[in-house]
Amino acid sequence: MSHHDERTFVMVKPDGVNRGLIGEIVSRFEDRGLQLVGAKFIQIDEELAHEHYGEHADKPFFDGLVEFITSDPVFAMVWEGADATRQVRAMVGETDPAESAPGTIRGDFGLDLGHNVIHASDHEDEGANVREIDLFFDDEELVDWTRSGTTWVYEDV
Ligand code: IDP
Repeated sequence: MSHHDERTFVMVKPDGVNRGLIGEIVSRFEDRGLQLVGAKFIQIDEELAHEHYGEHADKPFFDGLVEFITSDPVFAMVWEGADATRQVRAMVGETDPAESAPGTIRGDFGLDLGHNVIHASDHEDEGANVREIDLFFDDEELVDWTRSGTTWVYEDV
């Protein structure tokens, strides 16, 4: 793997899907030079929701969060690129859209903490990207390829 093969997990949440933001969000990552290696449109069940958000099981917002994330489909993706986990989080913004800078996805498309449009693996949580990719995708659902434009994204390809 070269240094620009880091993978991260990203998901448009049910609010983003219902608001028609899948294409806009995919475009932002494509435009940045990141490469899509997996994607699926699914409805999360209770079990997957509990696994994905297990760290928040004791929080007062947990039941509402599970209800929300299972309420309608999500668009789950794996994006690849240099420092992908940290760079994607920077593009996503803060957890609370109200605290997110304009230009970030949450800062441009959200106003409410409970409906913050998108999930992306936390770069400060070591291995979260790999764990979340494994939770949502089988190995054979991820594609090894190189986008042709990638040779113009990095100087050292
Ligand atoms: P993150 O999505 O920015 O990584 P986390 O702290 O991991 O943020 O929280 C996971 C998700 O739980 C958030 O994206 C948001 O949907 C929801 N959430 C977090 N804190 C609150 C809260 O105080 N009220 C309602 N929902 C919350």
